[in-house]
This record gives sequence, C-alpha cells and structure tokens, in this order.
Amino acid sequence: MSWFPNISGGRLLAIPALLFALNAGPAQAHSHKVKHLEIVHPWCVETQDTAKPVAVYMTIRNRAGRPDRLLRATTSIAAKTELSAGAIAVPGRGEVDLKRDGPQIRLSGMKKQLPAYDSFPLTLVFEHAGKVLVDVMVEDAAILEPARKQPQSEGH
Ligand SMILES: [Cu+2]
Repeated sequence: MSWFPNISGGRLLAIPALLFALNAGPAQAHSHKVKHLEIVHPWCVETQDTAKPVAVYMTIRNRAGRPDRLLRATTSIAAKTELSAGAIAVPGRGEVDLKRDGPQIRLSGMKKQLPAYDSFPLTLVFEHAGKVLVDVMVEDAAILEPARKQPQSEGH
C-alpha cells in the first residue's frame, strides 16, 4: 500500500476503511450511528476456505446512560451466526470492543469466500436500539499479519 500517501502512524486498519469511505462519498466514514449507538469499523480477515469460521470485530459505542445489549446478529452469507459470549453487554456512556481476545461475532457455514477489500452486510440486533445494519470490511491478511506473509521472489 506504499502508493497510499500519509496514512497516520501505524493504523493499518485505516486503509480499507478509507477506501470504503471514498467509495461511499467523502462525508461518510466507516461507522454506523443509529439512535444512541455508534458501530465503528466492523471488519474480519479475508478467507479462501468457506469451511473455516469467520470472527467479526468492531467497537460498539453507547452514548446513552443506560446499558444496551447485543442479542444476536444475522447475515445472508453465513448459515450460522453466534455471539461468543451469549449476549454482549454495552455499558452506558461506554463502549465494548469485539476483538480477537475479547467477545466476538462468529460466522460459520460460509456461503462464499471473503476476498480482501470486499464487504458484506451484517444485521446486529440490540435489546434497546433494535436492528442495526452494518457493512463488514474484509481486511487483507497479509497487511494484518506481515510476519506470516510469504517471502516474495520478485520486487514490485
Ligand atoms: Cu472501517
């Protein structure tokens, strides 16, 4: 991604988010605000193997004083969508991070591969906010885990 100028320090995840924002129009960042909630940068890692489950990550911010709870999620691209923690609590005037070592949304029975820089719709269902439709960005595994990248024989 060396052709992309001045990505702010170390935030590699900002690259696909920025590309998405350009596609969607300059006023729109990759976050979804619905009622008292803001869903920031839903993403997952690209897959070539539909037999592998896919973890979906995001930050859920709650501007309201009362807590909310993510009860379930659904998407047409997976046969099954599970929350790793049953339901995921979102504290009042706080946020929860769905991340690798935390609560996650897990998709299985994938109906298609997820190539990098693709995106797919995911519906989140909250106790108070109700249904929130978000776009999940598919991130390039090589960018996320450069140590595991195969050595390249040719330069570029
Ligand atoms: Cu994003």
